[in-house]
Amino acid sequence: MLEPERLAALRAQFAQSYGDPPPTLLARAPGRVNLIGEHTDYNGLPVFPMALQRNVAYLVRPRADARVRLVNREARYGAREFEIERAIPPFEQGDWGNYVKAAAQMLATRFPLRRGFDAAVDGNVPLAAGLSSSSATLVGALLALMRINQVELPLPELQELAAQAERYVGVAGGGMDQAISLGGRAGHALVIDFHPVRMQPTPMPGDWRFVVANTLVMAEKSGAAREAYNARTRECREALARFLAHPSAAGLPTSYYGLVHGVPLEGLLTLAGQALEGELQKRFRHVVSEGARVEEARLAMLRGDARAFGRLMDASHRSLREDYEVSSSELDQLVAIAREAGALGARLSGAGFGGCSVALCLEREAPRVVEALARRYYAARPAFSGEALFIAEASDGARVVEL
Ligand code: NG1
Repeated sequence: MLEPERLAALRAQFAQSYGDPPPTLLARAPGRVNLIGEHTDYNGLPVFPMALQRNVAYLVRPRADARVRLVNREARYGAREFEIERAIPPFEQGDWGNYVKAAAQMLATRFPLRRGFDAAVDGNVPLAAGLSSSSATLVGALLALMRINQVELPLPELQELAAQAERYVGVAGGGMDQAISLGGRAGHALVIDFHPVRMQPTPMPGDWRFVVANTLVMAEKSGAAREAYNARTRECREALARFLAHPSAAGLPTSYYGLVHGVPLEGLLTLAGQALEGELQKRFRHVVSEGARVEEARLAMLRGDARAFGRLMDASHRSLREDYEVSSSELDQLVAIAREAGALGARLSGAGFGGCSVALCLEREAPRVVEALARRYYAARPAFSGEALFIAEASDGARVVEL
């Protein structure tokens, strides 16, 4: 369940930090790459991610009291400690310990949480890269605390709760990252709808490869990109309100979900042209067209039609760049390199403003795409560590096991 060397290193760190007795639980939660359906989740529209082979792992020894102690294998994340209580004050903004506090706070609000833990933590999800390392950190802590305190919840409820928990760090996010980290399935990508969470696992055709490439530009959601992200969520709400207030929208469904499912896209875009202008028109256009693309993409994957899936990814990227304005020159460059090297489609993945791109290619083209990205993007960037460019493997969701 964890690579043997990683587990051994984590055990050694645990022993060094806390001594005996040894840890008894291992919780691990994967990051994710979103294939299509970007900036849709907080608008009540579906997403289409897969859980990654990269994860955050907690080696845990339950405590008899309500204290939580954390050490991280990554030196820049210092040791943290806190007490589980009714209102848990956050560490400084951007502190990694806040994702653990977020999990504890959410559970403590709903359940009598008597026991904390001592844990050694290790992650190999690239940070601030749009691959959801933050949600993986939160979900791992959540599962460990639930197991120790004997809290059990049905999966959809847990997915909803984990999404709410992350608001503790001040991001008005959707529920995609937590839902896929908890619900991922090996060999599948999942269409996920929200309120309530519903999942449609879709088998990944055997010869499809998704190549993930990190711009190496950090999109720190707890920091600089946070304002831009939260601004988009406000703009989407305002665009919908103004759209619905316009006379030509009279009698139409009143949510993005209702509009995408109840009105043909062409008609919706024409109406948006009448009812909205400027930025709000562009944001609205992205949200409804992206919502419609997710269902088309699901059908394309079911048919094994990689070309159609690739075209949808290209359209998604254009829309994110031009209408949603969350791309960057580095993301555009990675997308262009992948396409020129034979990928069938490519786009930014995650919130944007830096982070990663994802490209679809057939197995036989994958080495060429990877080689082109390494040569044309990373050769000039010394920060490249081999970690930045990889082929995604659709993996299982978070688990906690007794050792
Ligand atoms: P990133 O920044 O890629 O982890 C964020 C949100 C998602 C979703 C995407 C955009 C959080 C935790 N994550 O993901 O819910 O809205 O942006 O599609 O808020």
